[in-house]
Amino acid sequence: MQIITTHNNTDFDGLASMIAGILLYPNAIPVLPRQINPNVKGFLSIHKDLFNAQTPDEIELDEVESLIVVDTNSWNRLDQLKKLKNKDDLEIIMWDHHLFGDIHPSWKCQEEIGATITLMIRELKKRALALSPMFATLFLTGLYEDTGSLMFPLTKPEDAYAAAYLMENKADLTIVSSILKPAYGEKQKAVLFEMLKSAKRIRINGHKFSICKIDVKGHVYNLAVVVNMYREILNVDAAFGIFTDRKKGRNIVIGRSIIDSLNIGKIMRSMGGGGHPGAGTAMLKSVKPKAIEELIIELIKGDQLSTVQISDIMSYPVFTIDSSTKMEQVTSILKEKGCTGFPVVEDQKIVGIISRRDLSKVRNSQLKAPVKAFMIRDIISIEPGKNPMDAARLMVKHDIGRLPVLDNGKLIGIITRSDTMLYFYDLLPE
Ligand SMILES: [Mn+2]
Repeated sequence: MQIITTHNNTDFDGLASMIAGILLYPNAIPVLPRQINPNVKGFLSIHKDLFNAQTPDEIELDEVESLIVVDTNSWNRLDQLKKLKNKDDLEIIMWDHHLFGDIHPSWKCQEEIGATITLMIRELKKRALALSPMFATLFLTGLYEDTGSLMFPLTKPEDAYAAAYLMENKADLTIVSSILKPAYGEKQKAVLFEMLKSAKRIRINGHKFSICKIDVKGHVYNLAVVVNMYREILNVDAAFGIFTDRKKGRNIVIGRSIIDSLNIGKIMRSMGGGGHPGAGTAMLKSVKPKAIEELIIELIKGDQLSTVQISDIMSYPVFTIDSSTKMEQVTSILKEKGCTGFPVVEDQKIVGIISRRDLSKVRNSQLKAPVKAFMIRDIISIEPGKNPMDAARLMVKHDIGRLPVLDNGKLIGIITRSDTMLYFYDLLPE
């Protein structure tokens, strides 16, 4: 079985690329993520006969031999199909215009270009496949949405040629603009006005930019459009919006840039998000908006790469205990040192981690047993060159409070939750 899918929160480029994919791979079963953008949902509700899509839970994953992904290259952005990641002999075909991701395809067409649909139109054109006016209209909608009607900086000449080809195939511009118009409505207007109230310009390294922090309630769609308008009105090289939903404890960060030297994608990747040089987003939970603002400024100062490395903030030398140490001794060492845990070593090699949390499992009769019977053997570690964000993400993901720092397998330090990351992350104490 061959399936074709695209990213969660499907936009028009994703949907258009999926439909183009069905024309290119007629045997592929379309799998539509359950979360799709509201304007795409609106479009699909009036074009029900467009295609017969399945939802991810309807697919028998064991039977999938070939996976076609369009408009994304990250497993995380696929709905429920992550399990395919470890499947042997799975053929993966990828069409995408994002350059960074963790899906490793058997075949790909991946280029930095305005929209994925442009790449697919190249192939449709080559094969001289007929396009109905409805398909041409949908494809142009995807192309215009991702390129801001050919005005976003990442737009390439080929995007404009692809738009021309779609017009030749009777894409309806009136329909395209009516579909894309609701992007800026009353809610968006209110957000933009709120942003403008506290707007201020900053200048660093010759870049003119603005960062705006505001509170939002619930999900406001198309904030990217709002950030772009904000940037235009302020007449700055780049603008960032930090939108905080206090009830949900999360921040959506959206950036837009019109200059090559200020790479939004790089900044967003440093914060765990993603994007292109011109546009990107990140979602940060349990972080103070002020800390995010400071981080963005740091990233711009540091040429958009997190300058602080794990090796700068880790503790060393590391206190370790031998794997044969008896539990009673471990308990008293932990108390004496006031630590919450230690790496356990054998012949100077790290073999496990013991933490205060593990002590609760030890019964009095087991106090003479060696620590190796109780330690955690699954060691999640980090390299010294990684940044505090990477460490924080690992700790949150694995629910652990410390990470041994390994340089080529050698234990050189330890980093704990309470270290400098508190500066970035307002994590709960252990
Ligand atoms: Mn796209």
